[in-house]
Amino acid sequence: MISGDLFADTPPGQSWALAPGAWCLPARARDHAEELLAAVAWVVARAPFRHMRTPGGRVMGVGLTNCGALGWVSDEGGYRYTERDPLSGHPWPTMPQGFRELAAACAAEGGYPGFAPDACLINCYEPGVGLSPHQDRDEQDFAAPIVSVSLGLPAVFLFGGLRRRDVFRRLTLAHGDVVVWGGPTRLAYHGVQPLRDGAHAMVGRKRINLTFRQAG
Ligand code: MD3
Ligand code: FE
Repeated sequence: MISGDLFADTPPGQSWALAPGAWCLPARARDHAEELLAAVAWVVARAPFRHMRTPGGRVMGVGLTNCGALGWVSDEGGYRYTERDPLSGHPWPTMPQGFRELAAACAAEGGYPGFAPDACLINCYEPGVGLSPHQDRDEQDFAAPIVSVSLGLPAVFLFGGLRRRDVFRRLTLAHGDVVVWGGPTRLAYHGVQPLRDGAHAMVGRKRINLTFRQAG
């Protein structure tokens, strides 16, 4: 069930309301991309991308890692936030200062001042890989928004309503786009269509998505 077709083609510096409490900041992170990607490489050198197992026994197509005080993990036991990377037993890499500052600035622009993320999930998509519709409800306080930053290949993002069966809208998220998901939209179902093949000049044959959360 997919209706409508939205494209984040507003000029930089403008934001538009995507849904109640949710704001699209097109190309907001574009000028920070080199710095963000260098910081992603720094994190990945300490906590590599891995394919986590779902509680149902499947292996996720998306490669995932984290930085910050808390990191999201999934395994046979379920989904949860942990203070340590289960692969290394060490705390997750510190959240780079530039990450925190960008996320807080974008949240404030979306009407959520004082956003202090303690977790940043980093997702890596390759062509053919998507993410099936789900809700993000492993965080303590749903009053805090989630800020997402897209880098690399574009993806068709799907977002629905509070019930799985609600209609899904589609939105293409391109390199540098930021979305602030708060208010009633914080608990909306959402997913990502399998990535189309392509190559991004700066990032290559992949899409990297940063999602900033106040998890604890
Ligand atoms: C809407 N990631 O990590 S980011 C996830 O592109 C996740 O990697 C997607 O869904 C990605 O959980 C989507 C955009 C996003 C993130 C969280 C949301 C949209 C959201 C929470 C509520 C509503
Ligand atoms: Fe999600």
